[in-house]
Amino acid sequence: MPLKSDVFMWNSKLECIARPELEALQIERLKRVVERVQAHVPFYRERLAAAGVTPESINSLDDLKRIPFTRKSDLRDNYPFGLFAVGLPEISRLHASSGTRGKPTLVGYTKNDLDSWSEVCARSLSAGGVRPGDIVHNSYGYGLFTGGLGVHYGAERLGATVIPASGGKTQQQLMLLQDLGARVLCSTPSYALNLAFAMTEQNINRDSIKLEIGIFGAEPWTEELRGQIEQALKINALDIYGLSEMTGPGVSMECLEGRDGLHVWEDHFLPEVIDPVSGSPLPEGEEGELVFTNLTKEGIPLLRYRTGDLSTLYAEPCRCGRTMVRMRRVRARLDDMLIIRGVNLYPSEVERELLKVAELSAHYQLVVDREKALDTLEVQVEVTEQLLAYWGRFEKDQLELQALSYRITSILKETLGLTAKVTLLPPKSLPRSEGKAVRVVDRRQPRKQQDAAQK
Ligand code: DLL
Repeated sequence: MPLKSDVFMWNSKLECIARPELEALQIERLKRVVERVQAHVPFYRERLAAAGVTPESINSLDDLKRIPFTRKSDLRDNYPFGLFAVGLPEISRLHASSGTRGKPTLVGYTKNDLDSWSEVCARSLSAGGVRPGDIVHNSYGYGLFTGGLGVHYGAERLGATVIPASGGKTQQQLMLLQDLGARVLCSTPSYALNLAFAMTEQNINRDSIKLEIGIFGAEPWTEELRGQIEQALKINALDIYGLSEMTGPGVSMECLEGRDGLHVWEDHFLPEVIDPVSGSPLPEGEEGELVFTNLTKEGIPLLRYRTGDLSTLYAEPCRCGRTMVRMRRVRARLDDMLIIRGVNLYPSEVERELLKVAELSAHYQLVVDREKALDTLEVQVEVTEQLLAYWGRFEKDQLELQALSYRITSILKETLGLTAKVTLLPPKSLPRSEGKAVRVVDRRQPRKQQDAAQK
């Protein structure tokens, strides 16, 4: 166990704050944030009045439970500025979440919000082992997405040198990694895998890059995928979590010492886990939907925001000495749940099983379709380069291919109770991610729309 004094922390006073002191700070901040939205956001003024909540009535963290939830639809219904608690002149920057349907979820930051965001990102990066003076290659997309600029300012605050590579142009990114000697790579896990794959393809010697740490997040990923990335890039891969509605990256971060769950920066984001169906708060250690309350945000403070992410909170002390509660790696997004012939399924569960098969790479996609009113699932997955090299040609041995696909079909049936068609593909067949990977292709929706149009 490392000594607490040996662990580098960006803000050890807050990261190791005594729990009673933290709780007092949280209650005080919760009162202030309720006061602010009550005064400036009509939506909350009505909601809080209906629930009988006033700043004065908040005396313990238990009182949080009297506040109604905020949902993504509330942000959409109040698009663009309806939930802002300050006027636009005080907003320094706007970002939007990467929703695929309809209007984006817009968020705004005051100068103080940008400052707090840099602070939590600096904390996160340093928990992951980034140090002042490090070169940080940032492949999170720059733009409305919060990943690029969030990590960028956090790294600068920490005193690192940032390379704002953004997503895409993989060839150029590999050149920069070789020429500029970054120690840290920040990207989605799927893009890190993409970079690793491109390195092998181009025969780039691992010793020609200096990467030691990867700060990966923005999409669900499994422990198995972490193993693959660490092996391929020979780095320490750590998990960073966040969402635009709370701030962006930097809501929580796994520490290098523990590598087991992500510390939630609870002085800024008050976490809860609830039963996604009943909405009842769940006790520590039980998995449910993560809910966060902004404690310091000025631009658009959200109360009890339902993230749709499945995780577990646990307060066991960590090896690193930080006292902030940990959340388990997000297992899945509730929105991503597929129901295939009565079986509930998350893409990450399939990922976990696929990555246990040595012949398969981590490049996969789930294609959902409908045949005669029944939902079907096809698991498309690439075989590894090594297997291809061994076989010589992909189509060479149909029998071997068939045997492998039968094996995977029965693994999925046994472990997940899933009946799926498994299609093996040669390497490089599936589209590569430049940001968040698209794991599910749902072909049912256009059909439904077509059907409706024909009626
Ligand atoms: O993805 C912020 C971010 C950027 C986090 C870079 C980490 C690194 P949004 O685009 O608003 O913000 O998407 C938020 O992404 O509710 C989760 O479903 C998912 N997500 C984010 N981080 C993780 C993670 C950014 N480490 C949504 N593991 C969230 C699993 C994650 N899912």
